[in-house]
Amino acid sequence: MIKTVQTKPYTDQKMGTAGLRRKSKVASQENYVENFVQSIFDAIGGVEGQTFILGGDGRYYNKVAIQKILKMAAANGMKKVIVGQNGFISTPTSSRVLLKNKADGGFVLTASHNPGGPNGDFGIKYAVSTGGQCPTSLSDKIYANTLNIKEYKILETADIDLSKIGVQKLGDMEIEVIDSLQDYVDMMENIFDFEAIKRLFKSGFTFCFDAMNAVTGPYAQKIFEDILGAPKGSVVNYVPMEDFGGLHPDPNLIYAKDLVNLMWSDKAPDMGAANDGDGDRNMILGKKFFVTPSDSLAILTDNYKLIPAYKDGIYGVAKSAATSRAVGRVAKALNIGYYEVPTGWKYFCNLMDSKRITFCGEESFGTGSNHIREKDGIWAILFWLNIIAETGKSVEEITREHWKKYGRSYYMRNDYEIADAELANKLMNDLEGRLPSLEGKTFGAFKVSEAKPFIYDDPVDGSSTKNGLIVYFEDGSRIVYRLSGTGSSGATLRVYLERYETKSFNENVEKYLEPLADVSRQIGEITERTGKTKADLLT
Ligand code: VG1
Ligand code: CO
Repeated sequence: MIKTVQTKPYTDQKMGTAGLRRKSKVASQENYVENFVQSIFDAIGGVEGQTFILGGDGRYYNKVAIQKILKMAAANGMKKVIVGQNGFISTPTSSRVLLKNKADGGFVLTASHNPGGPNGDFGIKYAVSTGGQCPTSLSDKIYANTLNIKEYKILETADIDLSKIGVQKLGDMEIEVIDSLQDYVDMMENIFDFEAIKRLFKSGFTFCFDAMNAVTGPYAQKIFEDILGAPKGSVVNYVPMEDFGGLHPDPNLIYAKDLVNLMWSDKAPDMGAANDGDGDRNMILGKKFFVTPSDSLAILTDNYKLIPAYKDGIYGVAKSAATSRAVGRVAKALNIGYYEVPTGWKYFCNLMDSKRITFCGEESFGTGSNHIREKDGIWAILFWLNIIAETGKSVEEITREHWKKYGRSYYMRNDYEIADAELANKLMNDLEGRLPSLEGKTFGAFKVSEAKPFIYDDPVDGSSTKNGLIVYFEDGSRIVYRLSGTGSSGATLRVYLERYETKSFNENVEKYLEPLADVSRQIGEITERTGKTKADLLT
């Protein structure tokens, strides 16, 4: 029976950089998910006759939310929902399944790299028929709906069993439970040279993939161990858990600690890699060696010819403004299009759809291509394996050769956790006001050449977005300031530091960037306003 439930609005359902992300305790309040989902359905003029993709990264509250969404979809007249078996689907796979089935939309229930569990975070990423997350114009409309919602529709029925592959009915709606893994494997096999990677593992190449107790464990076991022949045990932390086993499933040097320790030990395999909660981020490590995501994007782009799917040519490449300019130098050398967009994968989608770019990436451990409309962790790792298989060179050799050829962007992100969001907003607003007065001023060894907000005019839909503030220096260094849009409480001020060097490479990146970090605190009045003399997290 379809029930219309009266509800009261929540005022905090505005989507951030990647969907809606809140504390599990907030998201599990009465009607919280229902309000948000009905607001989406209403914003797109109803979902009658439509097909959606649904799944999540397995975190706490996934199971409950999936049942709610299925029952709401049926009550709102949806024709069909394609669900990952047991409710699991990674973000990249969801995009793939959406595109392949020409579906109208999709939900991935995840807070991505944020911790999970009753005390962690829950979230919903909402994608549209292009396979990418909904554009800002639509999320604004959805937010307006959440502020005015009065009722939602839901089917009153028992929970649905999502363990068996196949088709079932919920009222008039069809639910198809799929093995999303196979879909993903097929796609990867069509991009990369699996035979070459098999030979690499056969020759004794060793590898460790840390799934961080999140959604990519089963994907990684199947692809790396079962198909490509990496030794059993190469994939670790492969059982998805509701709280990620207490891990913070963010693949960086701080949170992927066990993997980092292994890679810096005498037992280090030839390559190490990790993904985040929902499988769209990646970290690449060699023996005692870390590849920054910005360098990784540049290196993949420079080596596109080694990959079967790209060997005939690529369109262009894009990066978020905060990402280092390493890939810009490659784009110039290859004479391909080059774009800088705001932070958030949705900004790449128009560029991919209009065939302006093939590759794109962000400094936050995200890389991807136009095979889907999300970043893709396993794709990036397979790309690296394919390059290694073709060149016979190690992760470190490949990276050092890149620096030799193009010079090196020393790069680091400094995150300041600021409990008082008001204070953080004021810091940014005041800094923006001071930008014009900075030009020509000298801070230590750094002279400001230009200081301005980053404004992106989308060449496809004509929309304009302001995201972050950039200070350029005469020696080619840069500082980018912006506030995070994925947190679930307080504010995070992200300060991105970049220095460029063509020779005599300095190995201690943190030390080398320290003077610029000092300048960033001075220019932003960070210490003065927050009392912090050092960032809370360096990645
Ligand atoms: C962060 C990253 C951004 C990324 C976003 C979603 O956003 O900086 O590059 O696109 O997370 O990543 P913010 O606004 O907190 O800086 V994921 O793995 O959620 O989809
Ligand atoms: Co993610």
